[in-house]
Amino acid sequence: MADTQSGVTDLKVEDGIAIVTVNNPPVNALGAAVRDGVAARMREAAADPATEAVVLICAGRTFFAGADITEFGKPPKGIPLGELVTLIEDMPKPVVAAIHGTALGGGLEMALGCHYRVAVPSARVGLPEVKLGILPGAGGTQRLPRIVGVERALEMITSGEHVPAPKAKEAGLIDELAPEEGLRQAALDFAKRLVAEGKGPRKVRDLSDKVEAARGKPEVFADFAKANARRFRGFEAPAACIEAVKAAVELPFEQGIAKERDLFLKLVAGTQSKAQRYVFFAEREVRKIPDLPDDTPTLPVNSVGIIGAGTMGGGIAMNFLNAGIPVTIVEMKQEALDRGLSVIRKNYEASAAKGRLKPEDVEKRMSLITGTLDFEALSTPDLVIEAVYENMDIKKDVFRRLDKIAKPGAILASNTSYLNVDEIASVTSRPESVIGMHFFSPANVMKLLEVVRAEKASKEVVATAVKLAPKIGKIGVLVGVCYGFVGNRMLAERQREANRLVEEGAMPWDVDRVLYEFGLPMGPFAMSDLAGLDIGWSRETSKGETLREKLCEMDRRGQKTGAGFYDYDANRKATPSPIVEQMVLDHSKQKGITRRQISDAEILERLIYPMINEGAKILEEGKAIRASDIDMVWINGYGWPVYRGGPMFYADTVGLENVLARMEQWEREIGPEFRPSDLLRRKVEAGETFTGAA
Ligand code: HSC
Repeated sequence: MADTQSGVTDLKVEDGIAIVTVNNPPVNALGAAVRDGVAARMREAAADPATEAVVLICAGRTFFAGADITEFGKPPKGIPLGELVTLIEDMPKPVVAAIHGTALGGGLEMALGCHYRVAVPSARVGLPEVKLGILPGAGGTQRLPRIVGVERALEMITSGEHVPAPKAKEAGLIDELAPEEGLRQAALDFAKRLVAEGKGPRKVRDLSDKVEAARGKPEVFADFAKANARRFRGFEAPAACIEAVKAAVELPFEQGIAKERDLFLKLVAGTQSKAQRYVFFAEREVRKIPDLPDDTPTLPVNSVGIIGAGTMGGGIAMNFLNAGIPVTIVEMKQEALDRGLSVIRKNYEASAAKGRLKPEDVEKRMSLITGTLDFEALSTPDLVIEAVYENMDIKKDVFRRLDKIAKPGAILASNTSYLNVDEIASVTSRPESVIGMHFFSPANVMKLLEVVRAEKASKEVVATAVKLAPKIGKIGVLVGVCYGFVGNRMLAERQREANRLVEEGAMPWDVDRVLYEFGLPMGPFAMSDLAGLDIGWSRETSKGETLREKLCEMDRRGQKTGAGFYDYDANRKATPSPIVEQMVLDHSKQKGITRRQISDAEILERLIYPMINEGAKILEEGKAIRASDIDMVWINGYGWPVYRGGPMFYADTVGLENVLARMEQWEREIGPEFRPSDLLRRKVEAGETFTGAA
């Protein structure tokens, strides 16, 4: 048989082994051209009498990373993926998958259609479809349990985890590990050995011992769902994944496949999956800055200085230590420095105790941090981040001192959450080096980093900060200077309305419950209790006007005092407080407000539509590059449920005309703070959406 090449696939025969190579950069997604190409090459190999076995391998950086997500929702083209997997499985000659990089989703399903799997140790395999709001739709839910067993399959399919090849080998998913640089040869040798030993195709669909163990035991699935209820809360896909795996146990293979397809088609057409696919692309889009092409020069960041060893400074430091970047942390008093360093150590030790970190890594990371009281130590780092008290005069003072000490070209960043970074930059002799890097608390956990583009910051400085974000495990969103930037500016709208709803008739726990049921981890009042109601409050200056001030005066300062908006038991479990209920009623009376019944739907709209309107103003003013960047802020900084795609995507799903109508109504009935943004109006008039994805 002649070697053939067509588009993205290529077939070569060596020593009686057909090598089918796929080359579809960047990640060998299984688009129609790839599927048709592989099908054609497999048929050729099947028909060629000189070919005794087949190796399926990918060129470039990875094995198939999955189905081509951009094809979902479009008219079908080419051979369906499920059919292709079956075609491979039904090949009359053994087929060996040769895996490097990542075999994910449809990619792993292809490998499961192959009769044997060889992988390099650095490869990772998984079925991450659940993260896109779907389930594996090309046989993955039926074949994986037949190889790794029901419990492992449930875990892999509902978590979407990427399993390293050596672990996958232990689970029986990989037959042989190949040398890192010799995959092609190892797969070829493996195939030759199969031929020599007379081993033919081995179909995963025919394996049954591992699924039989769970047959007639519905409690396996019910218990799994129950044990993971918190993790799955609000998501539709995990339950469908469990149902599909159950079908693998209880139904014949073909019927299981049909069940999987039905579940897949339902999920892929739903809003949750649309939202989750939108988020997948939004996370990648956020790195693209129109006036900063990918080749914009960046500055080296091989050492970092941090001013302030408080909760924020310590959390920020951990991000860099985790990435292997040495940190010098500066404090004013020895006691504060010691406390800060010991909190960092305790955090690492807690991770090690939970098995998330090796004990030797605790020491490795701690060895990268130097604590000092000497401000002069900031003369060497490439990047210095100020994380001191949120006060303009203090920040300016710090930047004036920093300007005198930091080396030329060092990036000077403020971790301010609200303040004007241009004003901070103006006190230095080098505003081109000054930006904002706004981390979110707890800074070692929350994925969001708002990179605040100060007016005079140089392109190199901005590009460096944006590129640094993923290196320290963050999603960096470029935002403009304005009060509260993107996240806190929108949050202020929600907070104002939460307080007002409580005055008008809702109870704090009604507001919190509505947001929790919407999918957020907690509402604003539970959040305030957690953070402490007395942040920024003092008895001397308290006017006793707001509910928060009244609570602080009563020493109900949140969870730490056992009481705040809620009462807390010894395990910090919250219950609505009758004292607060009475306070709320009195408060409304004092303000001359006649309380009314407020529906959950109204609470939700009043909390969220003003945020959306503010998001539109942010876009209009150019303080965020695109609507999806705003959504990235809310998902990664505030726990907005990913299956609702962020506030701007959510606005598209409810219909911008509905948001506009409500804002107009409230502007008339309540006040000018609800005035709809011009962008929202224009979008409605033009029949457009914010994201184009809902
Ligand atoms: C799936 O497989 C469904 C199947 O079970 C069934 C389907 C059959 C249904 C029939 C039913 C009847 N598609 O991330 P990077 C792009 S669902 C399209 O920056 P890295 C990406 O947008 C899929 N595009 O690279 C980016 O584009 P840009 C399951 C994809 O090295 C570029 O490639 N698989 C794509 O950091 C580079 O990506 C997954 O969910 C895709 N599948 O990470 C895996 N994957 O440059 C998704 C990537 O223009 N992919 N792109 O911005 C990943 O997790 C990561 O991309 C990798 C590489 C870890 C592969």
